[in-house]
Amino acid sequence: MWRSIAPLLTLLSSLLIPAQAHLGPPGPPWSYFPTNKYAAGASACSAIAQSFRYQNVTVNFAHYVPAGTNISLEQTGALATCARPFQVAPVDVCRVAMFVATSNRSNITLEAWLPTDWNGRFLSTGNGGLSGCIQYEDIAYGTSFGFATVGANNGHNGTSGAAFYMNADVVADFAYRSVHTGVVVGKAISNQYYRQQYSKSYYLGCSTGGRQGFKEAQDFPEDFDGIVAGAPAVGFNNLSSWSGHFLLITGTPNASTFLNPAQWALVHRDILSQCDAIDNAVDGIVEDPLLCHYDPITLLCPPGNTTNCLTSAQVQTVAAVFAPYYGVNGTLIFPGMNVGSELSDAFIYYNGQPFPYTSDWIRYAILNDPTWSPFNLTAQLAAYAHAVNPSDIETWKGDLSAYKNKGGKILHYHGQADSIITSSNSPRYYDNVATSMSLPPASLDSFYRFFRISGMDHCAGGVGAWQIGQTTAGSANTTLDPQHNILLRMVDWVENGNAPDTVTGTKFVNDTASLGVSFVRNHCRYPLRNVCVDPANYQNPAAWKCVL
Ligand SMILES: *[C@@H]1O[C@H](CO)[C@@H](O)[C@H](O)[C@H]1NC(C)=O
Ligand SMILES: *[C@@H]1O[C@H](CO)[C@@H](O)[C@H](O)[C@H]1NC(C)=O
Ligand SMILES: *[C@@H]1O[C@H](CO)[C@@H](O)[C@H](O)[C@H]1NC(C)=O
Ligand SMILES: *[C@@H]1O[C@H](CO)[C@@H](O)[C@H](O)[C@H]1NC(C)=O
Ligand SMILES: *[C@@H]1O[C@H](CO)[C@@H](O)[C@H](O)[C@H]1NC(C)=O
Ligand SMILES: *[C@@H]1O[C@H](CO)[C@@H](O)[C@H](O)[C@H]1NC(C)=O
Ligand SMILES: *[C@@H]1O[C@H](CO)[C@@H](O)[C@H](O)[C@H]1NC(C)=O
Ligand SMILES: *[C@@H]1O[C@H](CO)[C@@H](O)[C@H](O)[C@H]1NC(C)=O
Ligand SMILES: *[C@@H]1O[C@H](CO)[C@@H](O)[C@H](O)[C@H]1NC(C)=O
Ligand SMILES: *[C@@H]1O[C@H](CO)[C@@H](O)[C@H](O)[C@H]1NC(C)=O
Ligand SMILES: *[C@@H]1O[C@H](CO)[C@@H](O)[C@H](O)[C@H]1NC(C)=O
Ligand SMILES: *[C@@H]1O[C@H](CO)[C@@H](O)[C@H](O)[C@H]1NC(C)=O
Ligand SMILES: [Ca+2]
Repeated sequence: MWRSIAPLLTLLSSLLIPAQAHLGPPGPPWSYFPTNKYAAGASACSAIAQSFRYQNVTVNFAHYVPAGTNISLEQTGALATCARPFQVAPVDVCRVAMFVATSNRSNITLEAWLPTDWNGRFLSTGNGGLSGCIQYEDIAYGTSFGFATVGANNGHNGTSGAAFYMNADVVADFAYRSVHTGVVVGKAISNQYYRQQYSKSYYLGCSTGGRQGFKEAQDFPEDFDGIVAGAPAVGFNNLSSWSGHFLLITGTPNASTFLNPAQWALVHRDILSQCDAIDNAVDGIVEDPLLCHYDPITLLCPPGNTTNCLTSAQVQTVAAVFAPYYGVNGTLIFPGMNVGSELSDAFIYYNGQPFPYTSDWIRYAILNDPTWSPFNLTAQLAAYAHAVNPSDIETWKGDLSAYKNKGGKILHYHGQADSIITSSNSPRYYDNVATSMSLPPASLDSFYRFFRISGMDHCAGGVGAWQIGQTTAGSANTTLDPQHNILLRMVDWVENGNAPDTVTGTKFVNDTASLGVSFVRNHCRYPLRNVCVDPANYQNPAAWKCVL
C-alpha cells in the first residue's frame, strides 16, 4: 500500500512538510501493515451518508476527499477561537461529519476520517485545554498511517469554558462522554464503511488529550487496546487551581514581586548553572528536574547592585513557583513547576495576567458564578473544587486492573520542561497506579510504561530531542521505525509484544527537518533516568545510559 501512494509524494512534500512521516520506505521491523485494499472509496462514501443509522446520530455530510486537498474548516462564531482554518488531507479519505446528541441539553460534533487505504485499525484522537476544538491535525496524522480516525469537539465549540455554565451535561461531555461516544459511534461507522470489523483500537492525545486517555483506561477499559497519553491533565481540579495560583505569587506587572521576561532569563541561566551538569552533560537540558533543588538566593542583589540580580521579593517569587502548592491542613494540592520551563512561562503563568482556563473552570464548572475574580483564588476554594469534582474529571483512579486484564497497554510520556502541566505530576500518578494495584514498578511495566522526555515543552517544542512522533508536529523523521514514533511503537507493543525500553527523540536544527539533525537522544522509562557516560560526545545517543 505504500507504493500505491508513492505518486503523491512529490505533491505532498510540497504541501505538507510535517506530515510526511508515513512516506518513507517500509522496512523492518515495521513491515506488518495489511496490504489489501478495501472496498471503500467515493461511492461508498456518498452511500454511507444515507445508510448510517445510529442512536442519537445525525450525519451532517460525508465528503470524499482526495489526498492533498486543502480543506477549509468552519470558522464561524466560537469555532474561530479554534484557530484551525484549514487542514490538508494526507491520503484519500471519506470525511464524515456527525452531530450526536449526548443528552437533551448537550451534543458533540464528531468527525470520522476513513482512509481508502485502510490499515485495518481504529484510532481516536483527543482535545486540548478547555476546548471545544476538533484537532484536525491529529486526525490527519492518524489517517496518514491508514488508521480509521475520529475526533470530536468535546461537547462545545471554541476554547472558552463558558458553555459549562449551568449545564452539567456539557461538563460531562468534556470530562468523559465526548471521547467515549466518539469511540462507540466511530467504531460502528468504520465497521459499516469497510464492511469489516477493525482489528485493534488505539488512542492518541496530549494534555487534556492525555487526561482523556487515562479517563478511558480508568472507566472504559473496553474502548482501546493501546493508549498513548502525553502530559496528562490528571488531577484536573487541583491542576486548574494550581494553574491559577501563579498570579497570586507573581502579582500584576507593577508589583514588587513581579519578574519581567529578562529576569526570568536570568533565572533560567542560574538554574542551568546549578542543575545542568547533574546528568553529566552541560547541554542546556536538565534530564531529571526532580533532582534539581534550585535555590534562587544566588541571584539576590548585593547592596548597591541592581543589575543582573533580583530583589528579595523577587527571589521569594522564584522560590514559590517551584515549590509544591499546599492547601488546607497542609495537604498537597499540586507539585511545584518543573525547572526548564521559565523562558516559556514568563509569557504564560508568570505574565501577571489571570490564566483563562482557571478562570473559566472555576466560574462556569465549579461555582456557576461568572463574576468570580481569579485574584480571589484561595486554598479553601481549591479544596472545594476538588470536592465538587464534576463528572469525576479529576481522573486520578489508580486501579487500572480492568484495562490491564483485557490486555490493554498504556504509553505515557511527559516533557520535562513542560510550561503548562508540571512534569512532576506524572510520576505521582504513575506511583498512584503502582500503589493502588499493589504492583511494584517492574510489574507495571507489563502494561504501562512512562517515559520522561527531557527538554520537551508542553506536548511539543523545547530544547530537547522532542520529536517522538507524538503528533504531526513531532513526526519530522520520515521513518516507520517504531523506535522513533510513539504511535507506531504502541502498535508494535500491542500487536507484536515489542515493549519499548527507550523512546528515541530527534532535535532538528531550529526544529526544521530540512535544516538537518541537531542531535538524537534515547529517553528513559520511569523510574530510570538518563545520565551521560561519555560527556565529550553528549550529542551521540550512545553516550547516554538509563540508570536507577
Ligand atoms: C490551505 O489554504 C489556506 C487558505 O487558503 C492557505 O493559507 C494555506 O497555505 C493552504 N495550505 C496548504 C498546505 O496549501
Ligand atoms: C442517546 O442519548 C441518550 C440521552 O439523550 C442516552 O441516554 C443514550 O445513552 C444515548 N445513546 C447512545 C448510543 O449514545
Ligand atoms: C431533560 O431530561 C431530564 C432527565 O434526564 C429531565 O428532567 C428534563 O425535564 C428534560 N428536559 C427537557 C427540556 O426535556
Ligand atoms: C447542542 O447543545 C447546546 C448546548 O451546549 C445547545 O445550545 C444546542 O441547542 C444543542 N443543539 C441542538 C441541535 O440540539
Ligand atoms: C458546534 O459547531 C457545529 C458546526 O457549526 C454545529 O453544528 C454545532 O451545533 C455546534 N455545537 C454547539 C454545542 O454549539
Ligand atoms: C497595578 O495594576 C493593576 C492591574 O494590572 C491595577 O489594578 C492596580 O491598581 C495597579 N496598582 C498600582 C499600585 O498601580
Ligand atoms: C550584580 O550582581 C550580579 C549577581 O550577583 C552580578 O552578576 C553582577 O555582575 C553584579 N553587577 C555589578 C555591577 O556588580
Ligand atoms: C482540615 O482539618 C479539619 C480538622 O481535622 C477538618 O474538619 C477539615 O475537613 C479539613 N479540611 C480539609 C479541606 O481537608
Ligand atoms: C473577592 O473576595 C472578596 C473578599 O472575600 C469579596 O468581598 C469579593 O466579593 C470577591 N470578589 C469577587 C469578584 O469574587
Ligand atoms: C487535591 O487537593 C486536595 C486538597 O485541596 C487533596 O486533598 C487531594 O489529595 C489532591 N488530589 C490530588 C490528586 O492531588
Ligand atoms: C530516523 O529513523 C531512522 C530509522 O530508525 C534512523 O536510522 C535515523 O537515525 C532517524 N533519524 C533521525 C534524524 O532521528
Ligand atoms: C536558526 O534560528 C536562528 C534564530 O532565529 C538563526 O539565527 C539561525 O540562522 C537559524 N539557523 C539556520 C541554520 O537557519
Ligand atoms: Ca544536562
